[in-house]
Amino acid sequence: MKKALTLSALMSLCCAPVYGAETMDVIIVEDTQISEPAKSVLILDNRAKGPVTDGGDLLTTIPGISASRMGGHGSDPVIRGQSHSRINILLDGSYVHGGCPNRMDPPSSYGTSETYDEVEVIKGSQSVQHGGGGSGGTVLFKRNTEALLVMNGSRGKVSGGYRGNSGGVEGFGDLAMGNSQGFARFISNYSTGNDYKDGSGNSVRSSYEEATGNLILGWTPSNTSRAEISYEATRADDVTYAGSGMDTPFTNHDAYRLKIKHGLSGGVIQQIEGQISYSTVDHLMDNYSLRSPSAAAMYMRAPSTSDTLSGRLDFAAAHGDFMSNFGIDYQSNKRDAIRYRGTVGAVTNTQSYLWPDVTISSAGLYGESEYAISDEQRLKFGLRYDHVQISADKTTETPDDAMGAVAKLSAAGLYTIYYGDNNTDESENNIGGMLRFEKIICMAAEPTICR
Ligand SMILES: [Cu+2]
Repeated sequence: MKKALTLSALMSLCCAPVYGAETMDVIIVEDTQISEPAKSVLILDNRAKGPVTDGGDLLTTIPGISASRMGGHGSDPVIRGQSHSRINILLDGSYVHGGCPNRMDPPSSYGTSETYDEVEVIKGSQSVQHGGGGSGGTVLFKRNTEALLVMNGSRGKVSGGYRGNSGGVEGFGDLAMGNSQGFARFISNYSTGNDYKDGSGNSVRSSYEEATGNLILGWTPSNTSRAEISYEATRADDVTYAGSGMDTPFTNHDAYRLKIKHGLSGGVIQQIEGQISYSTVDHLMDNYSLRSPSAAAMYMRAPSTSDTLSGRLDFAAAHGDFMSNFGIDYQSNKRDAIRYRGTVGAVTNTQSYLWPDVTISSAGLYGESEYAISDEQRLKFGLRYDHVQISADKTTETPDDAMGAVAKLSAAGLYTIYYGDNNTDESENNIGGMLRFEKIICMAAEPTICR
């Protein structure tokens, strides 16, 4: 539906230097046009670099994206210097907030890349459709099963790879069957890696093992309408980190999704799309299952959970030269984490409430429009409103460990020291927006080649 206006750069280089009596042939260097400025779309089938299981690692293959890491798994992406919650990451349309207070499992670590069909990266504030904030950008891991609508049969895909560096082994399978009325698709991935040796021959903690499986059932009564339900499970075990004082014996992630899309014709509203998702993360990190603690009395563990409910209802409209999207979205993340200390077999003293049963909810209303001024110029503008509600429940409970956080203070006590007040409930009303003008700069001899 969108008119693809492009900031294109197609350059030709012609040179014919003369050395003595000899003349060199003309050399023409061409590049492909960029579809949209500051937007990258990675089609996983088109990659020819072997499997990359970790979604954060995959993102670093896109120019302009870097990542920080603590071990061999769970790279945390950075776009234009911004990271963490300043990047909106949606996995098959849903929000998944990691279970580790120490960022061992950023959302992109659940973007097991080979189980997705496409990754779209929108750098910076170019859209208000995918949640509030996101000043660093938006990353959309997408699963598209459109091809099955016309396939009327089955298809299968398997792949595997080995990396000499840390002995990484990765493999995945993607099996689908369907007809014009519906489909079933199962995608699975397994990966493992060992510690690697640095230049001095020292072993660096970076081992991991992860398995994931996805079952998607779809109903496709027409080319423009569909309903999809899916279940996804990810199990990461024995993940070690050179950059942390703890390792992860296990992280369990489960996600449930319901997606509905319905196309309309003849009116301004052309498509209605809705989704509701629920994800749970159960995470444990400690300093004794996969390494030796520094002292007999310093055995520590920190179990945590992070459950996220998210949903959206989007309307796509076309009116004259305007293409618009408007709708509502919602997400609520409930997280809880406690750190315990003790001796071997008795790590039971509450040392700190890392996440004191915190709930962060956000309900948003947005509208975004794109106006084609001409074939070469486009105006894009959007506005959104978010109501954010934050509460914490375990803020008055105090640690009972002799080495507890700051004189055994409760979370509310720590808030007073570090934030200047002990409010445990907050609400915000946020307004966000963007105005963007784009123009093709075509350097080709024939301008139509840029369109
Ligand atoms: Cu952790």
